[in-house]
Order: sequence, then C-alpha cells, then structure tokens
Amino acid sequence: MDNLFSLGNATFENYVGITSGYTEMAYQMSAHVLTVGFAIMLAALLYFVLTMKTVAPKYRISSVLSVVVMVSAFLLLMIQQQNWTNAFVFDAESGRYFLGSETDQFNNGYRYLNWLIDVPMLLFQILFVVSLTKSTFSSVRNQFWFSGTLMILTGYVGQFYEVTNPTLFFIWGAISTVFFIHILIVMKKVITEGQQGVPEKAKRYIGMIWTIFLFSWMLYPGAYLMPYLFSLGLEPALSEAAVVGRHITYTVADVTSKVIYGILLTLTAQEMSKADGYDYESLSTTS
Ligand code: RET
Repeated sequence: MDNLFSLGNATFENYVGITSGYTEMAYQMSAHVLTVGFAIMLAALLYFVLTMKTVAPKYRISSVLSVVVMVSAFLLLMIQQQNWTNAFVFDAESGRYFLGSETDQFNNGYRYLNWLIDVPMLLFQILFVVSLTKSTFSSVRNQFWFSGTLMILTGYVGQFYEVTNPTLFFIWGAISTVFFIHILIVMKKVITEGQQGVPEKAKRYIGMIWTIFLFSWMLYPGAYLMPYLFSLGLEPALSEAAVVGRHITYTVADVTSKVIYGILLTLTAQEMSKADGYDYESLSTTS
C-alpha cells in the first residue's frame, strides 16, 4: 500500500476511490442517499415552522431549536453531497469512478462540524419541553455542552487516521466514547425526571424519545467504525459496500436524531399544552 500514502490522512472513501474505484451503483447510491438527507432537512424545516403555534408559547423554543438544526443540517449536508460528487470522476474506459487528481478528497468533516452546532441544540431542546425535578437546568445544560463538544472534536481528529494510523483512530474514538457515555447518563436522568407528573400520553412520548435517542445516537459511532466493522480486523476494509453503508447509516441517524426526535418533542409539547389548557385543536384560525 506504499504508493497510497500520498493521499495523506485521507479517509477510506478516498482509498477505495483510488484502488478499485466505484461502480456506477455504489457511486450513485451514495450521491442519492446524501441528497435525500438534505432534502428531508428542508422539508422538515417547514414542519417545525408550521407547527410552532400548536404548542403553548413556553414550549416554542423547542421548535425554534429544531429550525436552527434543520437550517444548519440542510446547508452542511448539501456541501457534504457536493464534496462526494466533486471528489470522484467517471472513467469511461473502466466504467468506474475514481478519485480525481485535481479535486478535493472526500472527508466527512462537514458532518462533524454540523454536529458541533446540532448536538448542543438537540440536547438543550428537550430541556424546554420536560421539567426537571431534581437537577438544575444550568448544570444539565453545561454538562451537555461540555461533553457534546468534546465528543465531536475528539472524533473529528480521530477520523483522519482511520486508514493511516488505526491506533490513533481507536484512541481518539475511545476518548470520544467517554464523553458519549456521560451524555447518555445525563440524558437518561432528564428523561426519568421529565416523565414525572405529566399526562399519560406525554409520558409515553417521552419514553419513545429515549428509545429513538439511544438508537440514533449509537449509529454515529457505528458509522465511524464502518471500515473495521466490514473487515472485522485491524485493517480497514477498502470496500465500496462499507462506503455506501456509512452514507446510509449517517443519513438514517440524521433523520432519526434530528427530525423524528424533533417531531416527538412537538407531540409531547402538544400534550403538555393541552394539559395546561392550551388546546390548538379548539383554537380559532385567527388566533
Ligand atoms: C464519534 C467518534 C467515535 C466515538 C463516538 C462518536 C459519537 C458521535 C455521536 C454523534 C451524534 C451526532 C448527532 C448529530 C445530529 O445532528 C464522534 C463518531 C461515540 C454520538 C446526534
């Protein structure tokens, strides 16, 4: 693999793109999955704007935060998609796409920088819907902020080493995981406290939020590890299936952790609003 090291700390998508190249199907599936990802963010942006008034004013900050998340995700995921289509060039002789020699290489970094905005927003968002009984708002907010940011920054550094230095890749990944576990512990506390003294339906929604949260956030470290999950060894698999698998995993994770999570928070807030005497279904259309 000596000649490959001229790619610098490139991620495995580029190594696949210079060794075997991508078949039409793998290249297009990746492009399409990346495109559907940002299209969903724009569509969901409308949902969060249009449902804003279906919840009592004190819950509306949650919708505002979803709007912030949608705008930043839409823009950064669009750039991420362009990074994919610009990085690889079709070669008519072999019928495959190879890494271009005069283009930027592909890197998932746009995603990580998007998380830097979205992760704190998604974590804060729930605090505007549920009420804490024992913990204080500012302490939870600061813990989310601290661990959320460090989890992403350490993972961002680690992903550059996924091919060239697996040891560093796993060390940075492990440090990131410590912060991730801290986030899960704090979130579980928020969920448990939030379920106390709320209407039955809202309680069920909050339970679903925890399941969705756990499932979708776990997909991100899965995508980080993708080249190793495919090789099941200490060398990354340079397989296009793993590349497509990573794009799909990230997109499913993004739609679930941002859009479905936000919708469930809206539904929870609607139930709590009703319990507070604010029932949007019986409001007149002019109010
Ligand atoms: C990294 C590095 C490897 C170890 C772990 C990670 C966790 C990432 C997570 C990201 C969540 C992102 C979200 C974005 C929404 O916009 C950084 C991949 C544990 C949990 C929810």
